[in-house]
Amino acid sequence: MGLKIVHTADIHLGHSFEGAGLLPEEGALWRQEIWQVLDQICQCAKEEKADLLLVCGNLMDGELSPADRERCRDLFQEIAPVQVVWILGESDPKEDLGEWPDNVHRVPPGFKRYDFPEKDVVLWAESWSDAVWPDGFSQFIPKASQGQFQILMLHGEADQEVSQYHSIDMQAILQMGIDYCALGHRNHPTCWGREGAVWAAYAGSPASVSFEDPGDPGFWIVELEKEGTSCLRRLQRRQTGRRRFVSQEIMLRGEQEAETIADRIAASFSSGNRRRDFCRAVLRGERGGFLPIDAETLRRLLVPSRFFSLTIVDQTTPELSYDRIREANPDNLLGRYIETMQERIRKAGSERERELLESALAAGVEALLHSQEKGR
Ligand SMILES: [Mn+2]
Repeated sequence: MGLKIVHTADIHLGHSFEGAGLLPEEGALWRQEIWQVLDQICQCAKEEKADLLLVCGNLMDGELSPADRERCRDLFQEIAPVQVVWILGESDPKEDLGEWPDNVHRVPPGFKRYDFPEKDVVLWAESWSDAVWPDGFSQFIPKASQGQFQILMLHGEADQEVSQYHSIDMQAILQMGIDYCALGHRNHPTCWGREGAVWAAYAGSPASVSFEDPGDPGFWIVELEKEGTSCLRRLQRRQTGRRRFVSQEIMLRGEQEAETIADRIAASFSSGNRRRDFCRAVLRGERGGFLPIDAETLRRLLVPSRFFSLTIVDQTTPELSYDRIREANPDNLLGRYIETMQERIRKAGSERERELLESALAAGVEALLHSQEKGR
């Protein structure tokens, strides 16, 4: 007999997006759309006639409103008889204010065993109580039992000796003899074991919430099949292809006009990204002017005409141009130094003399630019 699992994690219902680089209204929109992502996962579990829907932590970001808790409960209730088990990650509320139907199992902080005898499943699950746990799952070794599926659910950082996010020793898990370890915490999916024999996996987030860690939005459909002591495990990736967080670096080479820079930005993203995704343009290299780029003016040139959403980060430095620096410094030593040296270079009597003067100009400007007073 087989076992079918839909494995997800890190959905972050109610995430605030403050400081994520999105406008407040963009954050509000994505917060609403993430509910549709959860709906998609639930519908998949129903259509696939999955036995279990495992949510491996960070289902929520802090306490939800009563209306949102109800919405979550309804989504899970509708897919019965699929059994939903969710463990708590660092961002889930530790207090349970929800009323959950029979097919939903919210694992309270700590380590807990669930039995689903009609499905031959023993499920071990651990919920966060604190970032550091004095005794966790590693205290426990399930007894090898033929014919029963041994499943483990954890939220934390695998194979990192020092982590503030609950270190998980994968070697210890391998020796426990569990059939599948469903992990949450990393935004990017990761698997342990070769194809057909994957014994542990991070689900990855089905809905990214950050430019820093966009991941690969989706979830797993896991099929286990047992024959005696051996267990076949197949993983299939389902993408949740709504919006993504896409960041591009754009190297400027002295561009100055806002329209020109806007065109460079637009050309750096595919039309699909521009139409649908949260885009971030990180401008690097050299800009034409000394003044910083006006990101808001630039953004208005591109949103909403060419982008659905765009965040601009200016990390450019002014293009080093002797003429521009001289013009910007007419009354100090820096400007007068450039003027004098340019005059002498023009009048240089030999190639050798000109080279010497040019390197003196470069060294002098470099020193003066980095001095506080610019030789005033
Ligand atoms: Mn986490």
